[in-house]
Amino acid sequence: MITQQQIESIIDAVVAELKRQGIDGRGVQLNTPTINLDLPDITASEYRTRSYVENVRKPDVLRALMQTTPARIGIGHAGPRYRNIPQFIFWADHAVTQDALFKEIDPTLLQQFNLFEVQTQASNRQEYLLRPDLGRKLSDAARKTLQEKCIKQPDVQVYVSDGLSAAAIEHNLRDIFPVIQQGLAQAGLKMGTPFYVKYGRVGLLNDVNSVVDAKVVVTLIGERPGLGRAEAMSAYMGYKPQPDSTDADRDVVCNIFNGGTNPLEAGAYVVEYIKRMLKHQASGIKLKLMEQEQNK
Ligand code: B12
Repeated sequence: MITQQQIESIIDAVVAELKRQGIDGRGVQLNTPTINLDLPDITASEYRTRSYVENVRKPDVLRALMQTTPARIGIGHAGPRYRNIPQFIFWADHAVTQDALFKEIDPTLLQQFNLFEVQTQASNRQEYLLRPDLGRKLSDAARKTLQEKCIKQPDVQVYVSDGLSAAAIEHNLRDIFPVIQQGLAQAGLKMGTPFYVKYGRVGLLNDVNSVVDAKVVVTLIGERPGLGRAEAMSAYMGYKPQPDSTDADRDVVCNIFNGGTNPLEAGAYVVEYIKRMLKHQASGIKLKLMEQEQNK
């Protein structure tokens, strides 16, 4: 049993130690120390490529293995948990993902391409994330706006959507959009009125086409961001999307960014895809089967 006197002597000893370190009995710093905020950037490549495993038997082999993949290997452990630096890098990368999910598109980009904005039935980002079904339907206001502003029955309707990363649109639209526009013009194809949809999902292709009635509909949409990678965009497309069309009726050109599928090349590839769809009057699995049949 510890006595009152012993408790007081422990407290006295702790207070004496704090005073020695420059902190008074109420926890207030007596001599304000200088805080150095000039911390190293732990997201820099030197921290990412370094091995955090202790006592590696064959460091060269581990280094070579680490160079083969961006996956988080060689990060070591401190008991059951991650070591500090890999943990901090993970949190920093996760922050990039969160930022991408919640980022709003830069309005000047929409102006640059004359994209007017409409919204799906998701009323905010939280609802969009929890209810994918709402991201596949135009709001009543959006439907009315598209009725008023869009030309009907174009050969190709292209529209842009934030999807899961508005950052992806900001990174790639300036490169890919003109290539698609020029490619379609050169092929003599009539392009619909382009626009921007906030909170869109891939399946929105169907609802959009119930208004514009295009032969091919393409959405340039932000992909689900990976850890630390938010700039990848996809082009999902389908031939005459109907209310009951599924992903089996669609095609995708994915991973579009400088470092993945180059956006300029992706634009040309999308145009080629569209031509194939128009030629076979099909997309998705049907298109593949028809092309296979033709090549027999
Ligand atoms: C999430 C995801 C899935 C999820 C989708 C679930 C969901 N509700 O989100 C699941 C696990 C079901 C999935 C399945 C498949 N997927 Co997937 N998927 C992805 C991933 C990681 C992200 C997609 C994304 O961000 N979409 C954008 C958001 C906004 O769309 P969304 O409306 O929320 O979700 C729709 C799309 O994701 C779509 N979708 C997902 N995968 C695929 C694949 C194809 C070919 C199509 C047309 C549509 C499609 O399905 C969702 C519902 O409509 C991508 C990787 C990438 N780099 O993009 C691969 C990716 C798109 N998938 C791919 C593939 C191959 C498939 C499968 C065909 C695998 C298989 N053999 O079964 C199936 C097809 C399923 C389908 N929908 O018909 C490939 C496509 C390659 C290509 N160029 O054709 C990718 C690029 C991965 C890769 N690098 O290989 N996928």
